[in-house]
Amino acid sequence: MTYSPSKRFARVVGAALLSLAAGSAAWALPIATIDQQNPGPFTGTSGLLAPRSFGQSFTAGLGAVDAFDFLLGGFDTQVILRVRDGLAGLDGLAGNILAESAPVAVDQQGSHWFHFDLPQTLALQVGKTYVAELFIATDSLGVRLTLDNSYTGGQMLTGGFAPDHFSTDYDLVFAEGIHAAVPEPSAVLMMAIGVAAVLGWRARQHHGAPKH
Ligand SMILES: [Ca+2]
Repeated sequence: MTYSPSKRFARVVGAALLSLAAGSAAWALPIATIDQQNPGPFTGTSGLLAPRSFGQSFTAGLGAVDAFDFLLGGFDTQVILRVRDGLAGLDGLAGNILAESAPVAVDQQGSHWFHFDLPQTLALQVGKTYVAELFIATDSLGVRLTLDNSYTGGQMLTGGFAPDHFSTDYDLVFAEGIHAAVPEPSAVLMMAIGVAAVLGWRARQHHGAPKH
């Protein structure tokens, strides 16, 4: 079975529109405005077996956050990102949970960036310290860190150990911020109408249908 060019074009455009709509709904977008970050390059690594946590404290510079990136490696592990309200407890990882991501599969050897989306935008208080916790739900997780206080607004935390047990100069390689502005529904609708109009015109040209 063969498709005419116009039908093939319609399928491609239709798929593009569907993926655009799905991306908007699932927040599957990169961080557009980075607030705080430690871009590396990493000079150290650490690893933990589930169920344990790593964390990185940070000082909010923006009034909202909805996404985090971490440089990680792991073996079939599932990781949940939690935002905690300040440093609390013996290891700094016992603050109230303000938001948490869905589990993210971290299943690649080596070092790769992994993206964590919050289910909705979380309001932050500018200048206040928060903790981004990586809760290891299964197997083992490896984190990538710097050793020389590359990020001055916080520090790496390790579940079960006091924040100063290893060194307060350790920082995970991370970024946090907010997503790209998604297209307005009206913009997507106008785009769809425009595509439909072009396709209709092409179809009439192709089939020689009479114009009204
Ligand atoms: Ca630091």
